[in-house]
Amino acid sequence: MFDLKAYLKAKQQAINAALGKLWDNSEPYPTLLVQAMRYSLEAGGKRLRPVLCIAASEAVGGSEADVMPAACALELIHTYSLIHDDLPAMDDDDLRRGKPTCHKAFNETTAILAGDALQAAAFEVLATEGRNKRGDALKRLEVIYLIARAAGYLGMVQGQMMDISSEGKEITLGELERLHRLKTGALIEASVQTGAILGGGSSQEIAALGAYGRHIGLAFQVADDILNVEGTPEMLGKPVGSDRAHQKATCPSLMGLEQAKVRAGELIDSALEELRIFGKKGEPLAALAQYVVERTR
Ligand code: GRG
Repeated sequence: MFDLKAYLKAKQQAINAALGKLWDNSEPYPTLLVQAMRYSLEAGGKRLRPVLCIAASEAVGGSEADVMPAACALELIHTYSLIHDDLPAMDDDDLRRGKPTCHKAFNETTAILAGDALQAAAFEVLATEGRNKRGDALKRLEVIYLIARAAGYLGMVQGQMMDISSEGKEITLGELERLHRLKTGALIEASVQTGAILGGGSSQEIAALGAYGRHIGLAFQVADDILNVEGTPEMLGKPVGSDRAHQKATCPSLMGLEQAKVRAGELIDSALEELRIFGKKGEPLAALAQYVVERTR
């Protein structure tokens, strides 16, 4: 049976090592800014997006090395989004992963700038790798386009805007799903697509993995909503029930807890369906899909 725990541990270690090397050239500026960037980056995230990127590359016959810089770039963008999400102007959270949020550990200005710099660094990493491997230039350009789109006004930032604008308002399940697909799903989908493209997948494989990414991206947010109701502060590293406190519509609030669990299960089944063409090479992605909904943090 596939050992997801060992797989996750090995990939997380490799990703952490690669992320650590990104700062080798920051020597001329050993500033508070880089400290704040690293503080949040090294705060104990699960590295789900880079792991998905690597697993997608491996599913199409590519390697970990092929996609490691892009995998790091995805984590840089994710970390920036968490820093900004925690700011007083947004969710105003004091804790993330059981540690003070970036603006609490440093200050608000530094946290805003650390988030900005992490996002720019992500595209720097993606473009640098493209310059070093010119043969891959078109694929890398495609990936830069996909990630920029998923992160910005047509993806995550738009989803965040919708999320904040809908606080305290009644929204439909369809509107909630659209918001979730953008806020959380878009970057997860782009992570899987990035791995598939840079790993050398065929168009059929890239399309199948894109659909897999779309399903698990939404399932991830449904699971997050469920955790926000059922999780404990120890599991989440921060107080629970923040969605209710912010009067946020969630899957459990709109469809009930049990139905939300059914929905998460359906999404995972649809994701697994997309993996059929990969046979054994799709095992890590299949296990990761289950993990997305069964995780406790
Ligand atoms: C501020 C532009 C901007 C966007 C923020 C993704 C996001 C949009 C906000 C995060 C808020 C949140 C808690 C969303 C729920 C889903 C989510 C992204 C959880 C955190 O991701 P994990 O669980 O985090 O992968 P770790 O810490 O493991 O990396």
